[in-house]
Amino acid sequence: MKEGVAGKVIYRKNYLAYPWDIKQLNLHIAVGVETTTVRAQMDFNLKSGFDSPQSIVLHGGDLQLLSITLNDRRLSEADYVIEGETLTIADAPATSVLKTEVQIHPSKNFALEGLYLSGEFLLTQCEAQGFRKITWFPDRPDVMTTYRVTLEADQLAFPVLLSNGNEVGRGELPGGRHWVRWDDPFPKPSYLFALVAGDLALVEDRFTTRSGREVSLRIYVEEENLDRCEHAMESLINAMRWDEKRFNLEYDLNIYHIVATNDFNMGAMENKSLNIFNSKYVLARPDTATDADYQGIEGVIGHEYFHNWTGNRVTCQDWFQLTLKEGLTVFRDEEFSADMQSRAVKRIRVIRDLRSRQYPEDDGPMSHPIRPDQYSEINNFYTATIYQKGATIIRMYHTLLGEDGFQKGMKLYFERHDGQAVTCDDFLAAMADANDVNLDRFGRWYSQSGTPQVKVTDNYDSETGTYTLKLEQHTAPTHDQQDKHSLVLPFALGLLSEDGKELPLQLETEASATVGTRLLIIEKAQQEFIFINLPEKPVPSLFRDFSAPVKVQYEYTQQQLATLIAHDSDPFVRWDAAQQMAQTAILEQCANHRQDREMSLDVSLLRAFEGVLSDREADPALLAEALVLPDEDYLAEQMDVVDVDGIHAARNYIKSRLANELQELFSERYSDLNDAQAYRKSAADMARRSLKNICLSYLMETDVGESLASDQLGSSDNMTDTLAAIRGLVLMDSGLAETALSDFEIKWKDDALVMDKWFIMQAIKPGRETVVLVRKLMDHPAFSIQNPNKVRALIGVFSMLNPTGFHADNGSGYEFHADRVIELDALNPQIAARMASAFNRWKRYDEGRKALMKAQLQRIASAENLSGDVTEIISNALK
Ligand code: 7ML
Ligand code: ZN
Repeated sequence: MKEGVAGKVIYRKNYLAYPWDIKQLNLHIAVGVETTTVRAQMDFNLKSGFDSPQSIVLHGGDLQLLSITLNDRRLSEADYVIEGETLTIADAPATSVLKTEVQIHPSKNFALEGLYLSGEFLLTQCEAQGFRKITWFPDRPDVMTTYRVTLEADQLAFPVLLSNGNEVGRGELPGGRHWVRWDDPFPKPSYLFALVAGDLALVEDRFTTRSGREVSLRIYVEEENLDRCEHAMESLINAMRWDEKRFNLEYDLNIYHIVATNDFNMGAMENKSLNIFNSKYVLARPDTATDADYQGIEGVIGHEYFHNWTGNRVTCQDWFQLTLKEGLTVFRDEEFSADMQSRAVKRIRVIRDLRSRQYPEDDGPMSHPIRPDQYSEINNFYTATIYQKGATIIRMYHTLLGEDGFQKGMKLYFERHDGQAVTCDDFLAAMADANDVNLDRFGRWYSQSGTPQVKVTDNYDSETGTYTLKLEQHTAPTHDQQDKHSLVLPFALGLLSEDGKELPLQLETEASATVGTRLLIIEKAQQEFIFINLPEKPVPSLFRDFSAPVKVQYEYTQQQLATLIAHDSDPFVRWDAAQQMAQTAILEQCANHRQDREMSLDVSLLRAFEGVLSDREADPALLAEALVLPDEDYLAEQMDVVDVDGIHAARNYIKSRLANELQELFSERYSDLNDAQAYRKSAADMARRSLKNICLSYLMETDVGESLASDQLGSSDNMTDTLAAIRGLVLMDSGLAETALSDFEIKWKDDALVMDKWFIMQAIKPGRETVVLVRKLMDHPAFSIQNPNKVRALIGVFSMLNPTGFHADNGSGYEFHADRVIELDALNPQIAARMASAFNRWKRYDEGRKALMKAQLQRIASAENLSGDVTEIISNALK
């Protein structure tokens, strides 16, 4: 049966080593849009420890096999068995040379996996299992070999022919054709193979590594995008320098190529020395990209570059170990961004993202540990859990071991495993051994899914000055796993006086006190800490810097939250306290709304926001984060039965009341920041723009909003300010919105990335009418159902970021979306599966919506020829 087809489950425990070493893979690829011919030669040697004879197992998908020879003997169909995606040659000699020739058809490949067409050029995406759509090969990450690749093509159509490693030869051929040969000296798994062929322009720079290696840096783009590469190049150079400084890791080849494409299923791909990027994460100019885009580019360029060590030099034994490279590399890119921008702001954004995307995932039908035990379609496991939660677990090692201890562990990890395909256990062992500590209990984080709840209770005895803090951890059963254990939780704690001073921390067992954050370790289900010599009842500042990925329950009074918001030394705790206060206020009004009672604004929240707005000391970007109200989906997660309309109404009510009560402060801050300075890219300028534009979004709730937005739009010299203004007008339903959108469309209609923003602004508009607009926009010339960025911008944003649109109680959003999932599945199963997960939380809604969503899930499930990708998502959701 075909791997990944519905029902076929692959288990981690069934891992078997591959019996063969492959000394070298020689590829000759005659590149063509309609037909590409691939000749492969592999030298197989039986590994020691395996008894001869063994069979050779290869993977292939959608390949037209022209010929296959073993030790120069042509094999007939009787000599091998093709079953689903595997080809087996029984009883092969211990030394075997295998040659194959296949044809593939890139222009018919809409799945964007394997070799496919983007605009006028051809490119590949092989992670996780795309290489098998190019040639027969053991397409598993523990089979590593060196690649020699000769590319041949028409010289006019494909002047640029790229693959991994160094260029070692080129020449001309009769008939206007030419060839280029590439040699990659580092053994690599097939998922890191890449080729690019086409007429691309390039921007070039250089980097000299610390040890003096000269690296040529090249970014290849379509000609018209040459003026949008500067930021990506600067980010790459910063990433290279940073990795030397912080991780002592240098680049290992003399070339580093990045290719940008508009047609990509994911963000980017770390193919050895030939990274391929979604153009969204390369191309930027101040008038086309927002500050968030600039930061996204820096982060993703960093991420792919950092993979060169964490992923490429040391790779994964099997796909169950995906978090080994991804969690670690996300941790590294987070740290890079934190060092380049504001650490506190980066941290808050990461935590917000984890809570609003990963927590629901872990509580839903696709719940899985960061190292899953089973999957049916690996592409469905490139998840927030593997990546974001995986990164928080790497961060906990860092918290427990400190920067020095962590770096010692990394050093040992590379000493032991450079050039190998390894497991999460190997990583843990390196960290443990390098620091001479036992991390076995900590290792449970790899195998347990779900988000632990930590209930905190406390008691202050004013007579003795004793403060008792009790923590109880509990992880509820998840969809995939009934029994849960307690986990090791780094618990960073501070205690504040009511007026916000840091109190000395002295456990009853200690002789003296310390000041500042204390790192405690929780291992048991229940644990108690007794602090002495406290002059007053402290305000606990819990899990500072989000020291463990848990849900904390502590009954703060409004007064205590106000103290934390105003005074805590930890920016995460300050921000979180503000979020909690806002969340409570909104959910209370939501209850009022549901019971037809009048809504009201909580005074503590008003005072807290007043305090934030009046703060002239703090980083403006941090203040901006504090002013962003919890989003509707995050609020929905806090309710037993989601009240879609109540949340929307209550959140708007609170926002509008805050805006009007504090209008003067918002206006003042806005005009201070709106100082007519020309655009600059610096972190400080981005921070100012973020606070300015959050102020504008509040002011849109007042009678000055429309004219401010209109002025800002008129004078803007950058995409951040332009979008903030138009979005403001669109959301308030201003009469100016239509012109603003159509002017924007006229100006940018031929610009794919900017038009994504135009689609997003419309797809995000609240209310049940939006589905009609979205449907209409699918006919817009700039939209294409074949292009993942377009699908995400219009359909993904509507179904995942527009709750009142998607969850319209007449079911119109659901029906529209299910149609799209079915339509997409025939073209691009990976994207279809991502879209299908919009229904994952269906059981948390009221009976009416539940029934409507279930009906759509069943409709999708019964569609003909449904892919394994979508089948896995839908059948889990229906379970
Ligand atoms: C995460 C990636 C993939 C899937 C990129 C594809 C990648 C696999 C690839 C963080 C930053 C940028 C991209 C991604 C991401 C989902 C997310 N190996 O490098 O992990
Ligand atoms: Zn990655």
